[in-house]
Order: sequence, then C-alpha cells, then structure tokens
Amino acid sequence: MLKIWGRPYSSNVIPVIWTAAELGLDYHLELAGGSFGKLDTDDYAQINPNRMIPSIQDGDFALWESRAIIRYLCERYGAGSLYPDDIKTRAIADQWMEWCGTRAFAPVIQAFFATVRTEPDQRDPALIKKHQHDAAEVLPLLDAHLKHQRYVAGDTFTMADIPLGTVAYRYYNIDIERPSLPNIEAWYATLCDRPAYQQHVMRFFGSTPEQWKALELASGR
Ligand SMILES: N[C@@H](CCC(=O)N[C@@H](CS)C(=O)NCC(=O)O)C(=O)O
Repeated sequence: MLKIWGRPYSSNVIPVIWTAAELGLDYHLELAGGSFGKLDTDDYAQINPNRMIPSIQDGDFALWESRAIIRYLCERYGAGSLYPDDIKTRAIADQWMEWCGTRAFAPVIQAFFATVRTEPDQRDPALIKKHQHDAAEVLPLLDAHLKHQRYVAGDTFTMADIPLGTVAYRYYNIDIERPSLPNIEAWYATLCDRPAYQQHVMRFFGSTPEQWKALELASGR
C-alpha cells in the first residue's frame, strides 16, 4: 500500500494526500513532522535525506518533494485523467505547478504564518500587509488565465489544479484583505464541490497557533 509521510495540516503534505484521494488510492498516512516527530531517525533519512515532509513509499520506491510526488502519482495512477495525455496540455499543467511553487505559494503561506501561526499579540500588521500585497500582485496572472477555461490546464481537472487549489484554500480562509479575482473565485468554488477537496483541503485550521496545534494533534488520535 502507498505510504505517505507527513501531517494532514501541512501546506506541502495536503496536496499529496488530496492527489492520492482524487486518484482513489488506498494509502496509509504515517504521521510525521511537527509534533509527530520521526524526521530525525536514520530510517527516515533513507527515505528523505532532507528530513522534511512529505515523502512517499510506493512499494520499494521512495520519493520526496511534493510536486514531484504529485506528478509521479498522477502519471502512474492517473494517466489520461489527472496526468494529461497530450504533451502540450501536460507541459501547461507542469508550468502552472512550477508557477505555484515559485510565485503563488510563498506570499500566501507567509500570510498564513503571519496570521494563524503567530500569536495574536505578536502579529505584525506591516508584515501581514506585505504578504497580502505580494499575493495580490501575483494572483491576477492566474485570474486572467482562468478567464477562458474552467481549470488550470484546460476544461478538465488535472494535477495542475492541486498545488494551486491547496494554496487557494489558505488564501480564502485567513484574515487578510483580498482583491476581487472573479475567475479564481469561480474555479475555487468548483474545487469546493469536490469531495476529496472537502475532506483533505477544507480543514478548519483555527485562527491561532494554539488552535492550529490542537487540531493537528487531534488529527493523529
Ligand atoms: N519543497 C518541499 C518543501 C517541504 C517542506 O517545507 N516541508 C515542511 C512542512 S510544510 C517540513 O518538512 N517541515 C518540518 C516539519 O514539518 O517538521 C516540498 O514541496 O515537498
């Protein structure tokens, strides 16, 4: 059975779990990282020498880096659906997955850390505003792209929607100001109708570090 190492509230682990769920894979989530520990063992270093999450073991094959894992799972188990057959569609999917990693992920996740993951009395309004501004600068590109198609790589849901869709849930559920991005909002609404998204991405994450930690710990019980 596929084994996923990570914790279900981690921004990089969520898209891997969501991918496995979209593909209907039977998987075991080995809770690791954060309060669950396990990353500093010799056994884990064999799987991921970075000692980070997520990692997977598929039989005797181990892999790390969330977007590489998503591509691997989609190619192996979702060829022709989540992993587009057409080489150009697949390249466009890849392009937007990389864009998520290089452009969209950081400002949104940093805004998440500056709010939910920081004690209310230690929050820095200027820093929050900076991340809010950076996200608002970057996301209109995706909004313009989504004007003419339902999903990131065309008119069907593919692997390209997964990293960005994970970031979108964070973006729309933290206490920041957002510009109107009607095409992203429409795409995000379609994701919210997907059962696997509801189950693995749309997790209430609280609004303080304490709440966040309690929710994550409870997920391991
Ligand atoms: N580029 C890596 C980043 C991995 C990463 O930053 N993982 C974080 C969690 S989101 C981690 O392992 N942190 C240590 C921990 O959770 O204990 C990926 O996409 O997989």
